[in-house]
Amino acid sequence: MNELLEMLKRAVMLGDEEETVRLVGEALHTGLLPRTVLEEAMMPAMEEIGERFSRNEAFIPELIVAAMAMEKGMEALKPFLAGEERGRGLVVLGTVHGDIHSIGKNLVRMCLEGAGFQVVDIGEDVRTERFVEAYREHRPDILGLSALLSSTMQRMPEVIEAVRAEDPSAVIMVGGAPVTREFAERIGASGYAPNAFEAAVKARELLSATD
Ligand code: B1M
Repeated sequence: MNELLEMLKRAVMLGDEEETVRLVGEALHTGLLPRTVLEEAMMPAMEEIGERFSRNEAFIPELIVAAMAMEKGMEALKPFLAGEERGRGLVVLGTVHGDIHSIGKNLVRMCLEGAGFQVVDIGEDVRTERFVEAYREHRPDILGLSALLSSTMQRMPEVIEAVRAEDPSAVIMVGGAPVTREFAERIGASGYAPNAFEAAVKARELLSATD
């Protein structure tokens, strides 16, 4: 791996916010693409800290500081992910009830915004009724659901059912580490994406399918 990316990965894992932001800037300055910076340094940092957590070699405080550094690094990257095009459509996005993981959802939001979508982010730990309310209020082109726990992904069918009771043609996209394409199909989601970049591609596809 490029030495700069290796240093950035380490900075995120150590939760060093200042160094993370500095290295993101330096990486972009050397001509690395934002996607490369994310996929080859920042996301692997979160994966590795997660693996260490699974092996009891890292604990919640370390996960929290790494997550905070990750968020700062993402903020620094955000202007570089922005595209020119606007007005593609409206997405309401949230992490399902019982789940406070925000990073993946925030990255999906940034990529959707970069692809020209307007995004209403209703946050984390969102109750099913709140998804329905937000759907009613905004009438989005797409509703996006994120889940990071194998327990909370089980909330997704309930949200889909409740929102489709409001609007049977609601377009609903799901994603998050434990979510698979098979699961998405089984629960009747309109679309699935394995990562934030693919989420933007999928959102475009879903909109052109409903044109
Ligand atoms: Co948690 N956590 N965590 N955690 N955490 C995981 C998810 C875990 C895999 C770690 C592990 O054991 N190896 C594990 C889940 C196991 C499981 O259920 N399968 C786990 C656990 C167990 C827990 C707790 C239960 C720990 C505890 O308290 N004992 C607890 C649960 C809290 C809760 O939600 N109720 C918990 C808490 C936390 C922190 C608060 C400490 C922190 C979150 C901080 C925050 O988000 N602000 C945290 C973190 C940081 C992680 C790991 C290390 C990193 C998650 C992350 O940010 N990844 C994670 C390990 C891992 O993922 N390998 C872990 C980077 C991010 C860019 O990727 O979120 O996958 P991801 O998002 C991707 C894709 O999934 C996709 O695109 C994103 C970007 O490319 N995507 C979508 C996501 N949403 C999408 C929506 C779409 C489309 C694509 O369409 C709408």
